[in-house]
Amino acid sequence: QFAKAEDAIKYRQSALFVMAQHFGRVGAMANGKVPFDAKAAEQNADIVAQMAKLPWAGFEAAHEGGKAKPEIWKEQAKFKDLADKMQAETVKLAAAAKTGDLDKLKAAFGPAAASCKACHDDFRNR
Ligand code: ASC
Repeated sequence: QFAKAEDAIKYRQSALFVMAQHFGRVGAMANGKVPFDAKAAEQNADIVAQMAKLPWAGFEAAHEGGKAKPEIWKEQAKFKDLADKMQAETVKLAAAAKTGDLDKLKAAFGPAAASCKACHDDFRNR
């Protein structure tokens, strides 16, 4: 899919960056840092769930670089499992946001954030 390693790296970093921006907007509401706006939460969480599908194409070939640890390409089953888990959690977050219930959003946000962190802990350099 990518002609050059640098394109794959830029692609996955860009997808994750955009996802993080929108995840942060949902998190600010879930954590009470900004007032809850149900429509904004739903829109941002939908973008998160959509963006969550994208980074993986940038990891398909063993294009090392950025903060990616080489273990990604040595422990592919584990990496895929964490990637799948994160995507599932973002779908749950979007569903929670759709209810318009802040308590449900709060309940879904923690596990979603934990699913980001789980992969970073094992596969991202600091
Ligand atoms: C974010 C972001 C992450 C995750 C992670 C959750 O907003 O950019 O990488 O949440 O910090 O623990």
